[in-house]
Amino acid sequence: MNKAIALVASSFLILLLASPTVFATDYTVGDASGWTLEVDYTKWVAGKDFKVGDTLTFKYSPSFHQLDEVSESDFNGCNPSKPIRNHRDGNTKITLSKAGRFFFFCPIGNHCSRSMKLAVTVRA
Ligand SMILES: [Cu+2]
Repeated sequence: MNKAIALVASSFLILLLASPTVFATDYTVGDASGWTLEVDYTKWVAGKDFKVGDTLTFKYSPSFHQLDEVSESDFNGCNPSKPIRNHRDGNTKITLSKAGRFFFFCPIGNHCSRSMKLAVTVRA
């Protein structure tokens, strides 16, 4: 009897471990480096599978950097004049609330053109 319970419990545990995509994931953008000039975010984002409900946490020094969520055209042109949202708290958590593309960059100086920019694709 106890063996049967243990078997069911361990099967359930294996199922949980084997299906992590069921749960929302929090990504720290740039991993240990955070949101900064020193990271290639195109490389960071490659191969990641973002889904609705996942979160992105941007960690940065607000003395040096900020975070703008922008439109695709402003992203492509590094245009900081009309952000959808601006964040400057140094520890910004963004919930990927719907499927589609999300665009971010740092609006300070020439940081965007120096590749401090991130585009993510979120699946349903
Ligand atoms: Cu910056």
